[in-house]
Amino acid sequence: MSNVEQPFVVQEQALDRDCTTLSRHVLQQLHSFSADAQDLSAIMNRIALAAKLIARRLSRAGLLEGVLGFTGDVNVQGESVKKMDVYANDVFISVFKQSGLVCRLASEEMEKPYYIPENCPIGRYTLLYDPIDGSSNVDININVGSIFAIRQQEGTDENQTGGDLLQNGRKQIAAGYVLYGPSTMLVYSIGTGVHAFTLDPSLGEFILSSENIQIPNHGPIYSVNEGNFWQWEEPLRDYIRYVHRQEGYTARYGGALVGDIHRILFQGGVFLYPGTVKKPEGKLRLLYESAPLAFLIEQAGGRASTGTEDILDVVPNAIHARSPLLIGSKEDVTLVESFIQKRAWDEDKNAIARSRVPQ
Ligand code: P6P
Repeated sequence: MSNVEQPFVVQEQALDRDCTTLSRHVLQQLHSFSADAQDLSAIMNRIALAAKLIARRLSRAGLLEGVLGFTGDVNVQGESVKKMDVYANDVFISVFKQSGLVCRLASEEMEKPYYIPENCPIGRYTLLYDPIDGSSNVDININVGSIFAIRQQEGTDENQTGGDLLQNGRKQIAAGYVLYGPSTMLVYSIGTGVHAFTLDPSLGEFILSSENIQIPNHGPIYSVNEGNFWQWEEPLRDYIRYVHRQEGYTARYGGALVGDIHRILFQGGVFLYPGTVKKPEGKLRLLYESAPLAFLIEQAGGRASTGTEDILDVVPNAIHARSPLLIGSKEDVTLVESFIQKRAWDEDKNAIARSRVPQ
């Protein structure tokens, strides 16, 4: 190829990438222009619009009145509500309200799902989301995220309880997160791999930046709040004692799930939020935190488990059900599980030995 032709090819490739918007990428992934494909593409586009609105507000939070700080309310989780939590929650409702795409929105911030009756023909979609994850970081300008999952409504849900949402994570048809960091990134999967888009503020578009992301099978990072060490069961303590004695591990914990997961997705390692004395079932919510991230990480070649069961197999008993979470590189999640299994095995072995001692 002559030197003259070279710049044109490079320019064409750059242009083509700048034209690979999120909605186009979804259609490419589905190899289809069917009504369902168009719906899913439009849903992802609406999520991107919500992300742009939230990113804009976050970028000026320190300059505007009424953005930072608490509302004075406590949400269904028993957590103090940040003004940014409410704003972000309302943004998702607003961008979907007139869309004709989504029948219900189930959010960390709302006790019951929000219904959009005119959008509720049977089989319509439901958005499950954590509008601002890690909102404790908002007031100190540290990265936060939004987490989302798309499911299809099953049945009529005529009493509007969202009962059909209480199914395992393999019912998700799409999932992802938005990371509001130095740049705003949207990372998603519709079951055909994991792809990352970076917001180009000059275009006002999310542009494809990484395609078919694969998480390393092992990585140096372990991400956990070691301040809870005293509350953990022994096997988790055994794992932490192990990594403290091994070369090659490094601790990274940002206090905001999306940033910690994003780091592990690209660099490898494991994030842990196990059950504690105060919260035996764990802190993180299954339907709109653990399950969407498990869907994504499994699509990237990683694993997500409660310690004894794959996250995607867990059936919640309530919309705001919580679960312990081990998630990240395949080898690292399996290593943590091995400490849990070994302890269980030792306990069984000791119980058998005790049962054989003559009374
Ligand atoms: P802790 C934020 O409140 C959050 O839900 C996740 O984003 C984060 O991983 C976790 O809680 C942090 O919890 O108990 O370590 O402060």
